[in-house]
Amino acid sequence: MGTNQSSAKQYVYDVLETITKRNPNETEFHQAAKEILISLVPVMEKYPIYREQGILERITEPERLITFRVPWVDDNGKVQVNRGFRVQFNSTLGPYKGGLRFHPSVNASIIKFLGLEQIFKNALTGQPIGGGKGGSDFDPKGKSDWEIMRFTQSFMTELYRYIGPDIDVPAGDIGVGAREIGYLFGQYKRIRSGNEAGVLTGKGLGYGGSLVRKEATGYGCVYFVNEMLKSKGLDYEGATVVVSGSGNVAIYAMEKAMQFGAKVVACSDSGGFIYDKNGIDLETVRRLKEVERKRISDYTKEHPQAVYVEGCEKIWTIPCDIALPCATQNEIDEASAKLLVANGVKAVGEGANMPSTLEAIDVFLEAGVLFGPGKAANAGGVAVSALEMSQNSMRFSWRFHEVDDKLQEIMKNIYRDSIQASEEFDHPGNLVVGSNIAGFRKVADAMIAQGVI
Ligand code: NDP
Ligand code: 2IT
Repeated sequence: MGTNQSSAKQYVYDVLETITKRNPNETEFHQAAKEILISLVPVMEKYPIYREQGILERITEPERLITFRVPWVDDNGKVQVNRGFRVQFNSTLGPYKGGLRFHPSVNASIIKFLGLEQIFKNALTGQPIGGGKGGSDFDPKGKSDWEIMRFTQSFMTELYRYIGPDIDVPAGDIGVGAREIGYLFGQYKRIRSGNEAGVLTGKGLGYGGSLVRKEATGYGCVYFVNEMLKSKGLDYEGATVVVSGSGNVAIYAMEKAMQFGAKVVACSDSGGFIYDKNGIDLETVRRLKEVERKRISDYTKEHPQAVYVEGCEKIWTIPCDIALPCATQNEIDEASAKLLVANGVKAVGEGANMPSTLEAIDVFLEAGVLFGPGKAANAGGVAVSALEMSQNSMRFSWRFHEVDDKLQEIMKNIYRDSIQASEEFDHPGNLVVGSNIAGFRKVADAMIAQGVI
C-alpha cells in the first residue's frame, strides 16, 4: 500500500471516528456516512486538496439542524406534542432541498442520514439544489383528515421561518404525500400573505405542481435499472419483479416495470406482503393504498388467488429476476440478500433510501449482481422536484412527455457519470463507489470555490 493510500485511508477513518463520537447513538447516520466515506478513499488519495480543505469534516457536519415542538389537539380534544426536524445540511449547489418524513421512527439520526444522502443525490441530478431533509415522529396511521390538517398546520407554523423558494424547499417522503403537501402549502401561504409557489414541491397540479412529479421516483428507478440491464444485454421483458412497499415510490415503480413488460408478483406494506403469481393488479393496490388508505392484506379479499404473508421482510424469499426495495431503510439484511442471490436475482434497484444494510450491499457486489444504490436509482423524484421549481420560477408548465423526457435523460446521465467515476477510480461497474464519487466531486469542487464556510 503506497503512503498516500494508507494516509488517505487513515484520514477517512479518523473522520468516521469523529462522526461516531460527535453523534452518539445515531446508528443510521453512522451507516450512511460509512458507506459514503469509504468509497471516497481513492479520491482522497488522488486529490490531496480535498483533505487540505477539510472537505470531509465539513460535508458531514450539517450547516444547521433545527428541532422544534409541534403541539396539536386530537379529535378527542387531547393535547398532543410531537417533535419537528429540519436539517439544512449543505447549500453549496443551491437552496437546501429534500423531503419531509412523518413516521414514528423519525429522530435526529434518521433525518441526518437522509440529509447526508440527499446532498450527493441532488448533486448527481445536475440540478442546482443543495441537501436537506426534515420531518416529525408524528404517526399518520389511523389519524382523521382533520387531525392530519391540524398537525401539518402546526408543523408549518414553526417551519415557515426557515424555508423559502431560494432558501430551503421541502417536499414529500414517507407519510407525506399530496394531501399533506397541500395543507403545508396552504398554511405557508397564509402565514406569508403571498403565493410563493416554489417553496414546496410535490404540489397538486392545480396550484403549481409539476406533471410527472408523482410518478418520478418510481419511474426514475425503473429507468435507472434499465440502464444497468442494458449494460449486460438484458431488459424487463418477461422478467419477474418483486417490489417492496406500496406507497408513492412502489406504485409507480410497479407501473413502469409493467409498462416495460415485466411481471410484478409481489409488494408489501409495514404489516406484510402479497404474492400474486398471476401478476399484481395495480389498480387494486392503488385504490387500497392511495385512496382508501387500507392495508395491503385487503388485496386478497378481491383477488383470492393471491397469498398474504404477515411480516414485510419475508418478501425477499420470493424468487425474482429484479428486486426493487421501495419501502424503508435496512429492509434487506445480509440473510435476505443471500437468499435473493441464491434465488437468481440479476438486478437490485433501490427506490427507497438505504434499504440495504452495508452487509447486504457487500453480498450483492461480491455475487456480481447489478446494484443501483438509492442515491442514484431514486434521484428521479428530487430531480423532477427541481424541474417543478424551474416551472414555478418561469410561471409556466411543461407537458407530461417533456418532463418525462427530461427525467429519462437525467437518469441516463446519473448512470453514465457513476459508471465513469467507477472506472476512473478502479472499481469498474461498482455503482456504489461510482455514485458516491461522482456526487461528492461536484459538491466538493464547488465548496473549494466558495471558501471555508
Ligand atoms: P409512502 O409513505 O408513500 O410509502 C411507504 C411504504 O413503505 C408504505 O407501503 C409503507 O407501509 C412502507 N413502510 C414505511 N415504513 C416502513 C417500515 N418501517 N417497515 C416496513 N414498511 C414500511 O413513502 P414513499 O413511497 O414516498 O417512500 C418510500 C421510500 O422511498 C422511503 O425510503 C423514501 O425515503 C424513499 N424516497 C421517496 C421519494 C419520494 O419522492 N417520495 C424520493 C426518493 C426516495 P404502510 O402503508 O404500512 O405504512
Ligand atoms: O428522498 C428523496 O429524494 C425525496 N424524498 C424527494 C425529495 C424532494 O425534494 O423531492
